[in-house]
Amino acid sequence: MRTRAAVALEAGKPLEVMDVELDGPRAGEVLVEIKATGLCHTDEFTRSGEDPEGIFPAILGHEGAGVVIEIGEGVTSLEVGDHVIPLYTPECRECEYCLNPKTNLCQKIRSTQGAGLLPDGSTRFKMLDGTPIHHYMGCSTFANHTVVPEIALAKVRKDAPFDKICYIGCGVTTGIGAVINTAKVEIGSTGVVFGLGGIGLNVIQGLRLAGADQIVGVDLNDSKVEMATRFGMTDFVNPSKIDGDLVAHLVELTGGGADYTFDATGNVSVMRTALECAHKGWGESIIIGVAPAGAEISTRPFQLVTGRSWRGTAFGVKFLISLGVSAASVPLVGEMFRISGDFGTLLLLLGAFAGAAFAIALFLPATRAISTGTPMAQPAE
Ligand code: AHE
Ligand code: ZN
Repeated sequence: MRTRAAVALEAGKPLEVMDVELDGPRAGEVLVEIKATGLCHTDEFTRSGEDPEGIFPAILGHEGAGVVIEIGEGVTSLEVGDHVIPLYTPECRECEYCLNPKTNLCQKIRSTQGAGLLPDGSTRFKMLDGTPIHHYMGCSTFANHTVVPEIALAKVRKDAPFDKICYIGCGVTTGIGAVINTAKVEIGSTGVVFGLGGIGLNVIQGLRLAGADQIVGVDLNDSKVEMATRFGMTDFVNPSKIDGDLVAHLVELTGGGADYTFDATGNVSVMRTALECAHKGWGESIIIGVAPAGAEISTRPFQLVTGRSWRGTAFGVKFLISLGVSAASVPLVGEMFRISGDFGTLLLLLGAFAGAAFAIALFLPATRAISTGTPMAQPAE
């Protein structure tokens, strides 16, 4: 079929909107009409040429939502008309990673996905002159239509607004999942969040959901304060306005260091600050941001010897499909992206992934959900 897409032709060049050819879904694949897409900084990271895995030409975008238009041979969990969210971390439920409750990083199609291809090693997109176009993170949501493996689609309820739920494809799951599933933040904790973009805001609302008492946001841009406060931030620090050492300032502000700190900047110097302002003896620092190619983190080992932990997280959740995000949580998540609040239901649903989801996912049939739509792929707010 002919469709329209914003194509990354070369590293560092602007995307070009053009008509492209898209082949129909093969076995185990699904054709999706994208109704809305978010823009994550990782898309820009790849477009800029910084991503060591970047391949061109490609159709970027991995934060989308849309409607199933056609299913390939053997697809059983989805049908035409279903509303779906593409997942850049799929859920095959049979690989070594899916079978281990300690990780959410399904590896079933990671190698072909990293090579910009569908699992059979080919691409469905091409230019009108026949030049192949690569897929991106298995999603390619910067197109009006895309082909996605069945195991990388979560069905959602049909009344969920596309322009809100698209964020579940990365920002919401990554931010809230980092808090609830990776850090497992307890009620009454203190948290410090570095970087108040899409991920940082979702870390903040995750901390709020988890019942953290003090939620400190750190950003160089004062204009982030209003939105971050709506999401649950209790204190704001602009490092450019701090005299002296930022770590010392944050340690004092949090009464000895934070129980949990989160990097949502991708800056390795910030990552070090985040680790070092975690509380001696038990503080945990979670890296979420994507660092520049070749960048390395460093700290004095003494920081770890004295009881701090340094960890990382991607995508934040496991078995989104099987839990049927659809059932109740999707509209809430979308709503929450706009207005922070105490949505216990969301906490319950997202928080259940770590343990119960594992058993549910393995032993119950997947419950995928989907819908209708608005026009074409539109940048979400
Ligand atoms: N491709 C890059 C790394 C980019 C990266 O870290 N991607 C994260 C998700 S960022 C979402 O906005 C990721 O997917 N990590 C898990 C995985 O399996 O890739 C590189 O350095 O090669
Ligand atoms: Zn992303």
